[in-house]
Amino acid sequence: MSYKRLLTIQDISCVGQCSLTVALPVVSACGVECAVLPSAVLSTHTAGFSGYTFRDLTDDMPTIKEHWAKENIKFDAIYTGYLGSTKQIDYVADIFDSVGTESCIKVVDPAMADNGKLYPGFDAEFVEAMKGLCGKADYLVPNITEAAFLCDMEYKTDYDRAYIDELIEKMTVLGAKNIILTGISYEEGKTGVVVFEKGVYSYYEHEFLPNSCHGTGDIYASAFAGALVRGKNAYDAAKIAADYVLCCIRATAEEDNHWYGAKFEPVLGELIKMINE
Ligand code: PXL
Repeated sequence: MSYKRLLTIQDISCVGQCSLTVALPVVSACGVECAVLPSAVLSTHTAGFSGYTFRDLTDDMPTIKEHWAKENIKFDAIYTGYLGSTKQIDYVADIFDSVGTESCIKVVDPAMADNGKLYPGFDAEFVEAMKGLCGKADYLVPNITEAAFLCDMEYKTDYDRAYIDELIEKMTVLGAKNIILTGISYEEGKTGVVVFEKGVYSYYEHEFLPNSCHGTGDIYASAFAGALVRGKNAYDAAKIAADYVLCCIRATAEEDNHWYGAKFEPVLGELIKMINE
């Protein structure tokens, strides 16, 4: 296998098992070098903690990029997650163009919303800017809430295949080439991932585990990006990421009070096995 280098751009939540503290170990476990560009440093994530600190690193982004360009540092893949401001989104678009290799794979996780709501601090202007970044994605990895915001459609918990098809269609109109839509359930007790790859729709259905954990979107996107860079097709990468997230949720359920994230660390071995199968 040729050794690949991926750049991930998202925040560091110092405590909270999300964003960079997930992406770095998970992408590394996939056997892919993981470089980082932190978009912000927060003392914790914003979902459930109060009074967190937030240091915006927007102004560092162009100078970091210029240094890399000068050193001729290029990335085989760029994977973006939680971004702190609309200005950062513009910088990321520029980073896509200037430090990616010719065949650079761009994976965008529009991490901005869940359960029908935007995360604290995000607004309609941010959603508009995120639509532009999604249009540059080779692989777009939204949950259903993010997809509804990106498509200006109603968020639904009860839906049919026609609703999902409309979301997919609208995201392709934005410009996203391939779409991996997570958390799609057509049957009680089951959930799954819709994969729209090279114009072909497929669906990986699996068991629904009721103890949802914060941070699983980041675990999912990181495992997906890592698997993709290791040469899996989108469906296989989406399946590996889903199976790994299930392992993480099961591991987390073993303890009652682990509320702020998913215990992904003890089951990294499972991910490594799946990647190397
Ligand atoms: O998991 C997404 C995420 C990433 N980073 C920060 C967050 C969240 C979700 O709440 O608050 C800072």
